[in-house]
Amino acid sequence: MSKKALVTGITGQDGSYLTELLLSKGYEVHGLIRRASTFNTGRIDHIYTDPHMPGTRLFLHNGDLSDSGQLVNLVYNIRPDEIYHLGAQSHVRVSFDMPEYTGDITALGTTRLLEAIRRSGIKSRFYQASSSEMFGAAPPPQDENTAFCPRSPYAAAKVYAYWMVVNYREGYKMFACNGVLFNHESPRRGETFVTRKITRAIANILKGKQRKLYLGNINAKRDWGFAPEYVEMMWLMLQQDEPDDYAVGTGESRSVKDFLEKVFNYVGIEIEWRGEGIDRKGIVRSLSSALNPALKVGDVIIEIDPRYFRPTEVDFLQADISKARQKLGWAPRTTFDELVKIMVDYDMKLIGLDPVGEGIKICEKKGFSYTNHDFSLYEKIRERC
Ligand code: NAP
Ligand code: G4F
Repeated sequence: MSKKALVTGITGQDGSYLTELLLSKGYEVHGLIRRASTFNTGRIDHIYTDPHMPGTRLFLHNGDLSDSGQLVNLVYNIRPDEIYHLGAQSHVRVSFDMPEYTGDITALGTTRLLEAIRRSGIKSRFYQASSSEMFGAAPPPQDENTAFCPRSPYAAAKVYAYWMVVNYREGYKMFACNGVLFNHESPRRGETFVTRKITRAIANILKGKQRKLYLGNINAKRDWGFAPEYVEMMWLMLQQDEPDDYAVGTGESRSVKDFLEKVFNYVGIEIEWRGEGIDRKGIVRSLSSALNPALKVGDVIIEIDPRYFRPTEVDFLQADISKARQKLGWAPRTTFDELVKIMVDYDMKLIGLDPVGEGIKICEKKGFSYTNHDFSLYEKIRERC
């Protein structure tokens, strides 16, 4: 009998990679998708097959984290061995605009799912997508023992969900784990998170479709890793003898400005910075490749727009992953430089440019055997362009 998994957030970045991983391990995977008037399954279309086909192991179910009735129904009827709870309003900046909604989905959505397990009496193992954002203002490096100091409605919602998981583990003896994951990115990253916003922008600029990139706080530092590796950790946590919480990151931290410079350097553009604060500008200092005939030395291509500032910011996240290394034998395999190259290559490909190519080679070499890096969503977007 193959194991069954229920995945919330299956249409998101992590949900799509995790589903590929679970299918490669022989699981039957059930995903919760929410109703939308447009297709929102682009990240999993390449692995979806008609449920009438013999051998189908991926099934999608309508539902929403705000609807506890359907959550109980799904848990009771599917009887999953493992539940990966990745669904959330996951954008920090948006959570300041929609604090109540973020609390409802990101915080209470977790409680609804935990209650669905408890009330149905099903012995599912539970993974909670906790976040390094919960550390907030706590100084780096952060690990499992660092006190939370949330700096956004999103982070506060995740802290609530974190403690509900701990309480259900202790109170009801549930096998429930918190994976406290630091930022992880990929070509499937949502387009409004800063890394993807930058790699999409460089592709657009090279294509001549965008002239400038507007950003917020470029001094913020994050511990950025490669998403396909992080979903392996989610699975690993649920295979242990005892449930526990783990911090997962690379142990290295870079600023948004570092990320920007690496991206531009990769395509042969050197940036010079002038001005301070909101007057800071990124100017083309030199161009060492013929990739973009439209750009010239002296062009202002990066500006600061205060619209992207957050009322309260998280300045510095950097993981201490000693526990994950020792207890799970896990270590990140993709460096910051490699991550940049992978993301730029795929965004160049998406927009119809010949990628520089190093990133695609790195992906192939790293051998994430469960994914073929078929980023079908982007092929679809391209068709629409
Ligand atoms: P993502 O790409 O934004 O995906 C979020 C998923 O949640 C999507 O499938 C989305 O559905 C779904 N969702 C949103 N609202 C929902 C609702 N009301 N009901 C049901 N589903 C809903 O996020 P991600 O980057 O894959 O991250 C996965 C999880 O890990 C999230 O919980 C996030 O907060 C957490 N996390 C992420 C990181 C990171 O760096 N990526 C780090 C730490 C923790 P639609 O596709 O329909 O929008
Ligand atoms: O890419 P971001 O929006 O990610 P953020 O806020 O760190 O949150 C992500 O990682 C968390 C884990 O720590 C997850 F829990 C969460 O779900 C999400 O996946 O912003 C990164 C940094 C911030 O400091 C932000 O202020 O980049 C800064 N930034 C500067 N300009 C920008 C921009 N962020 C965005 N999204 N857009 C900008 O224009």
